[in-house]
Amino acid sequence: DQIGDAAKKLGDASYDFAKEVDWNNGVFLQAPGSFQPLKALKAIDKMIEMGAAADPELLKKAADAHHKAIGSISGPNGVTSRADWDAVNAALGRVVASVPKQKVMDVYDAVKDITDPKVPAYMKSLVNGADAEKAYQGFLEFKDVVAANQVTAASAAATVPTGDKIGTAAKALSDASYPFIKDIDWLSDIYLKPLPGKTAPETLTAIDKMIVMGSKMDGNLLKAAAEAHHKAIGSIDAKGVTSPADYEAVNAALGRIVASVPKQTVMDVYNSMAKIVDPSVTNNMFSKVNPLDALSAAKGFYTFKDVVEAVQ
Ligand code: DGD
Ligand code: CLA
Ligand code: PID
Ligand code: PID
Ligand code: PID
Ligand code: PID
Ligand code: PID
Ligand code: PID
Repeated sequence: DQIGDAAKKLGDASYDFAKEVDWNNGVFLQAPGSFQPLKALKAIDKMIEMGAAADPELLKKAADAHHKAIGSISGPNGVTSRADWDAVNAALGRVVASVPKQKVMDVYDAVKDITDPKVPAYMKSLVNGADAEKAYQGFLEFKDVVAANQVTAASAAATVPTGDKIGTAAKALSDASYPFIKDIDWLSDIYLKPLPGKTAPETLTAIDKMIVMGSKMDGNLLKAAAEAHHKAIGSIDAKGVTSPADYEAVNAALGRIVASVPKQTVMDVYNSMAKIVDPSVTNNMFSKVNPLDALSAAKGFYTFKDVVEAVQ
C-alpha cells in the first residue's frame, strides 16, 4: 500500500537518527516539562479517544509490529532493525489514517500543552542535528501520504455487553474496592519514578508481554475499555477520582478484555512484572493507604478473578 511504500522512504530518511537516539535513556520517563498531572491526564484522554476511534485490526497489527521490533533490538542504544523500524512506522501510519485528522491534532495540541518548548531542542542536542532534520523532513513527506489515505468519519462506538457474569461481578468488586481507590493519591509524581534497580531493557521485556496481550485481545472489547476510561476521566473530582458508576464500568470492561485472552497470556504479564517490581514498591504503596481498605479491595479482586477465569 501507499503508506507501506512511504514508510520505506521515511526509513531512508530517519534510520540514521534512530540509531543515534539512546533509547535506554531514563529521561524518557520524565514529564516533558513541569509536572502537571491533570493536564497530562487530559493529553492521555485524547490518546484514549484516538485509540478508541482507531481500526482495532490495525491497532493489533501495530502491536504485533512493536513486539517483532523488540525482538530485533541490538547495540547499546536499544535500536531495532531497519526493517522493523520501517514496519513500525508503516503500522502506526495506518493507525493514524484510520481516525479523522482532528482526533490526531487533538493529541498533538494536548501533548504540546504539557511540553516545555525547550524539550525538542534538547532532544536534538543529544543526536547529530543534521540527521534529526533529515528525519523530520522524512516525517513531513510521510504525513502527506497518511493524510491522503485518511478516513474522514469516525468509526462506530463499541458494543458493550450487558447482564453478563463479569458485569455483575464488577459491581461487587467495585463496592469492595472504591474506598481504597479514594485513599490513593492519583496526582502524585511517584508513578513516574524509575523502578528501583531495573534497567530499561529489563523493563521493556515486561512491557513486551503487555503488548502481546494487547494484540490478542478482542478488538471490540478493547475499544469498549478505552471508551469506559474516557468516560471515567470525564467524571473525576478535584483529587482525580472517578465516580463509583464509572469505576464499576472500567472494572467490568477490563475483566472482559482479560477474559478474551488465554490465561497463560495474562500470567506472562504478571510473572514478568513480578520480576521487575521489588516488594519495597508494593509495600510503599500499601503504607500510604488505609490497610483495611486495601485488604478489602484485594479480597474483592481475588473473588472477581474467579468469575473472569470461569468465562475465559
Ligand atoms: C518534537 C516532538 C517530540 C517531543 C517529545 C515530547 C513528547 C512527550 C510525551 C509524553 C506524553 C505522556 C505519555 C507518558 C505516560 C506515562 C504514564 C505513566 O520534538 C513541535 C512543538 C510541540 C512539541 C510537543 C508536541 C509533540 C507532540 C508529539 C505527538 C504526541 C505523541 C504521543 C506521545 C507519547 C505516547 C506514545 C504512546 O511540534 O517536535 C518537534 C517540533 O516541535 C518542532 O517544531 C516544528 C514546528 O511544529 C513546525 O511548524 C516547523 O516549524 C518545524 O521545520 C521546523 O518545527 C522547518 C521547515 O519548515 C521544514 O520544512 C524542515 O526544513 C525543518 O525545518 C528541518 O529542520
Ligand atoms: Mg510508541 C509515539 C516510543 C510502544 C503507539 N512512541 C512514540 C514516541 C516515542 C515512542 C518514540 C513519543 C515521543 C515522541 O514523539 O518522540 N513506543 C515507544 C517505545 C515503545 C513504544 C519505546 C516500547 C515498546 N507505541 C508503542 C506501542 C504502541 C505505540 C505498543 C501501540 C501500537 N507510539 C504509538 C503512537 C505514537 C507513538 C500512535 C506516536 O504518534 C508517537 C510519535 O512517534 O509521534 C511522533 C518523537 C518521535 C520519534 C523519535 C519516533 C518517530 C520518528 C519519526 C518517524 C521521525 C523523527 C522526526 C523528528 C526528528 C522528531 C518528531 C517530531 C514530531 C513533531 C513528529
Ligand atoms: C503544524 C504547523 C504546520 C505544519 C504541520 C504542523 C504539525 C502537526 C503535527 C505534528 C501533528 C502531529 C500529530 C502527532 C500525533 C500523535 C498521536 C499519538 C497518539 C497516541 C496514541 C496512544 C495510544 C494508545 C494505543 C491504543 C489504545 C489507547 C492508548 C485502545 C483501544 C504544527 C507540520 C502540519 C505526532 C493514540 C495506541 C495503545 C492511549 O501543524 O504549519 O507535527 O505531529 O493506550 O486504544 O486500546
Ligand atoms: C499531521 C498533520 C495533519 C494530518 C495528519 C498528521 C499525521 C500524523 C502522524 C503520522 C503521526 C504519525 C506518527 C508516527 C510515529 C512513529 C513512531 C515510531 C516509533 C518507533 C519506535 C521503534 C522502536 C523501538 C522498539 C522499542 C525500543 C526502541 C526501538 C527501547 C527502550 C502531522 C495525517 C493527521 C508514524 C519507537 C519498539 C523496539 C527504537 O498529523 O494535517 O502521519 O504518523 O528499538 O525501546 O529499547
Ligand atoms: C527541532 C527543531 C526543528 C527541527 C527538528 C527538531 C528536533 C526535534 C527532536 C529530536 C525531537 C526528538 C525526540 C526524541 C524522542 C524520543 C523518545 C523516546 C522514548 C523512549 C521511551 C523508552 C522507554 C522506557 C521503557 C519503559 C520504562 C521507561 C523507559 C519504566 C517504569 C529541535 C529536527 C524537528 C528523540 C519511552 C519502554 C523501557 C524510559 O525540533 O527545526 O531531534 O529528537 O526506560 O518504564 O521504567
Ligand atoms: C498467584 C499465587 C496463587 C494464587 C493466585 C496468583 C495471582 C496471580 C495474578 C495476580 C495474576 C495477575 C494478573 C494481572 C495481569 C495484568 C495484566 C495487564 C495487562 C496490561 C496490558 C496493557 C496494555 C495495552 C493496551 C492495549 C494495547 C497494548 C498496550 C493494542 C492492540 C501469584 C491469586 C492465582 C494483574 C495488556 C491495553 C492499551 C500495551 O497466582 O497461589 O494477582 O494478578 O498498550 O494493544 O492497542
Ligand atoms: C488471575 C489468575 C489466573 C486467572 C486470570 C487472572 C485474572 C486477572 C485479572 C482480572 C486482572 C484484572 C484486572 C482488573 C483491573 C482493574 C483496574 C481498574 C482500574 C480503574 C481505574 C479507574 C480510574 C480513574 C481514571 C484515571 C484517574 C484515576 C481514577 C488520575 C491521574 C488473577 C483470570 C487470568 C480488573 C484506574 C481512569 C479516571 C481512579 O490472572 O489464574 O480478573 O482482572 O479516577 O487518573 O486521576
Ligand atoms: C501488600 C501485602 C498483601 C496485601 C495487599 C498488598 C498491597 C498492595 C498494594 C497497595 C499495591 C498498591 C498499588 C497502587 C498503585 C497505584 C497506581 C497508580 C498509578 C497512577 C498513574 C497516574 C498518572 C499520571 C498520568 C500521566 C502523567 C503521569 C502521572 C506525565 C508525562 C503490600 C493489600 C494485596 C496503589 C499512572 C496518567 C496523569 C503520574 O500487597 O498482604 O496497597 O496499593 O501524573 O504523565 O506527566
